[in-house]
Amino acid sequence: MGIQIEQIVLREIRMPLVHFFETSFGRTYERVIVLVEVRQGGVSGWGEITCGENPFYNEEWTDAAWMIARDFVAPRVLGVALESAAALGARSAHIRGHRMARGGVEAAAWDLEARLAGVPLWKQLGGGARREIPCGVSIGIQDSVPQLLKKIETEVNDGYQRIKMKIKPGWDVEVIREVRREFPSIKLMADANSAYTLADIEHLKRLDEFYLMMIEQPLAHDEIIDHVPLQAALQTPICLDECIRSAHHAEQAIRMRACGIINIKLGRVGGFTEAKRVHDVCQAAGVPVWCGGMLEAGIGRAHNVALSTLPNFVLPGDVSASKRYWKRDIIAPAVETTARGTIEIRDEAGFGYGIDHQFLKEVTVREETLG
Ligand code: OSB
Ligand code: MG
Repeated sequence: MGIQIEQIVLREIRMPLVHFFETSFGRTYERVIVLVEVRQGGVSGWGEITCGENPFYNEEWTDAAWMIARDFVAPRVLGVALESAAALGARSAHIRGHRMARGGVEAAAWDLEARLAGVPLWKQLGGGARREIPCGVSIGIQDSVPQLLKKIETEVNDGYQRIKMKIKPGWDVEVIREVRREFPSIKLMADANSAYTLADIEHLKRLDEFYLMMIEQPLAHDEIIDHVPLQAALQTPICLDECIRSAHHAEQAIRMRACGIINIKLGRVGGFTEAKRVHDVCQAAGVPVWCGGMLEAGIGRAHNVALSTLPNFVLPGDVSASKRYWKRDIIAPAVETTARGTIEIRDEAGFGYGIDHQFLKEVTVREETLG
């Protein structure tokens, strides 16, 4: 079944986080997010552009994403008869980078297609390998070690299956030692968000003694090659995040043995079609994947749940309950986890949750209708 988008509505929303989130590149207190609604014949599909407020995780940020979506993606997809949502990404493939902005529109088109067909998004994607997805949490850099230990305890008691902690120079080996002393048997991993260089090999080797599940993105965001000698020197598997923007990058990283695991983020790779390709490349190579997060509001969160039902998403992802981030989410019900540390998939058409239109209106600071 084809799609032909008649209208695109862009909305910018502002929502304070329940607790600040700190990575090696900075602290976030409030999220500013661009939502994409695509309309056809009275049916709406929804997408979320997952970039940050600053161009620090990658080159994208909220304001640029708005302009890319409005000025360069929308004109290329509005009114165009497409064979399927999977064909939409190619319409804006001439744009260099800005995959999150492109991916927000692409994801909305997939949601629209699923709703027009009356099927859940996970089914439309070819997922459904599991009825509940295994969940982990990502815990930012804290002001003190006791504060970190307390956070970990809360999440473990909530049932989450693995803990990811952010690290950076000065907040790594000794902090992880404390965590391991307190929690010797939890599934633990560390995410450096590109905070190290090859000059740190000897330092990073000290992390091997903590039997981490993996070390995520230790070296530069755009540097697959340097991860090769680092992976050869480490017993702990490297997981690449920032470096993998396409299935081609995944192929290269795997072929070179730069990593043993890949984190797939829907936005970072430009939407569901490319995310599925990355998944397939990894599956064929026997490389497990998990779904990364970008502090998403409910729509992006629900999309991550759908994506995580593809068969090779065998490791717990960074897809967790809405309430860890939001006092109130823009979807109803909010995303919730079970006592087993899982999220159950839903059978409603599209991404499976309703939009809380009343609250969406309250948090919207700008809106523009195109077409
Ligand atoms: O590297 O995975 C990352 C948040 C913002 C930017 C980058 C990352 C993260 C997270 C949060 O780790 C994951 C989540 O949404 O819970
Ligand atoms: Mg990461």
